[in-house]
Amino acid sequence: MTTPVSNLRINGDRLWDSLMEMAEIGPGIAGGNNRQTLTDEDAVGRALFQKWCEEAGCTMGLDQMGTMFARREGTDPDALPVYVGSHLDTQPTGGKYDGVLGVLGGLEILRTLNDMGIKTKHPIVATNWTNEEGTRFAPAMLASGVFGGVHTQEWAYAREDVEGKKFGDELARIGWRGDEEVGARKMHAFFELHIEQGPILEIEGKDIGVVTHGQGLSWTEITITGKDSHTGSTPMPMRKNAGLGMARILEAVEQIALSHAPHAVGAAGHIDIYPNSRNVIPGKAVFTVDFRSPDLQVIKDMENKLREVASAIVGQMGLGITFEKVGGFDPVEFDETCVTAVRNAAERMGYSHMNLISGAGHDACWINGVAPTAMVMCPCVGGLSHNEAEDISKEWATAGADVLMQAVVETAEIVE
Ligand code: HGY
Ligand code: MN
Ligand code: MN
Repeated sequence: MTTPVSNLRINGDRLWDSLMEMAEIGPGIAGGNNRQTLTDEDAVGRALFQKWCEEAGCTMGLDQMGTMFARREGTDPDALPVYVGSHLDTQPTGGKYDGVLGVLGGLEILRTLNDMGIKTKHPIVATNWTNEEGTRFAPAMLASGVFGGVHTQEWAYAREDVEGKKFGDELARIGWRGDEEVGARKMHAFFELHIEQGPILEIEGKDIGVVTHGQGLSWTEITITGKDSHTGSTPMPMRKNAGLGMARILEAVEQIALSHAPHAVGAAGHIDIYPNSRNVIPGKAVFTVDFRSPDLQVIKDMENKLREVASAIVGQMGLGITFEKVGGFDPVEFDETCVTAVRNAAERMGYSHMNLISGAGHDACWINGVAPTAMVMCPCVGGLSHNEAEDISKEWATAGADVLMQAVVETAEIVE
């Protein structure tokens, strides 16, 4: 396998300009982005990505989950392609780089290879996975999960947002439902560049995270039922306060995660209270508990403890409770050959690097089940993400994309 020359570098200014242009689509209210999946803003971002890919001479494939595959031909059309990508959808108060850096970093590789007239044996495919965030339609990494055989397409199409709109209907509405069977594509390898979304690389002063593992995730949606009643005239002992029950359970979530310190984490980011009126005791609370750990047994222990403690809390308060597992995946170990290609690339190019376990979930976590997969991470300021103030430097973006390109091109095999 020919090792790419270390002076093969991307055009950092062009990558940065593309990031800033994409960031203008679906702007947030505080400098970040609100380009949620299958919204009109998502459709505009997709069209811009398609325009750029076609300008780079790629042919665009589209599967039945709306995932986009921009293919740059190799010298051997029968060779399995090397895929590289991430996601363009954002959180409602998302940053400009989460996911987007990985999609546009993949495009930048194709642009650079075109500039330098470099050919590879294997085709290279820049990819935009639909609905990685799972914020509008749970769970996260939905399209890559269907591609990886974890979810059925029928189940995915039936997922509903808070307004009761279905995933399949919204995908058709924005005009981005393709004909390709999901998962029919076979990959030689998959690489994903992503911001760390945590503080470790910045604190350690490293340019590159060589991601060896991804921690596992568990999402349990809990519904507590009490009784709506007047906040003024209902005597305290008679109240069936679902909001209070939720509050006591959320405190228990914190303690359950801390009991597995230092690696386990837990919180609830999605919380709905009904009827959410100032002078009504809430009769219903719906919230999703997000537990994560690199250790699968710890995740299972936290899930079991949650059900035990939450059931005891609502039992004492005379409230009802239901639990629904709405998302989850086991901890993953990425492919050693691909991880080594990332590490050697960082070394070859003189970028400081360290091994890292990904705290966030990524499409690579599901694709790792069907193809050799690895991730490249770059730092982000203060480790902040899923916040409109998410920030990275152009240098960090460039280093990440440089390493990504070296690993991708080495795996796709340069043809002299
Ligand atoms: O939830 C996650 O870890 C990812 O950011 N969707
Ligand atoms: Mn992401
Ligand atoms: Mn995210």
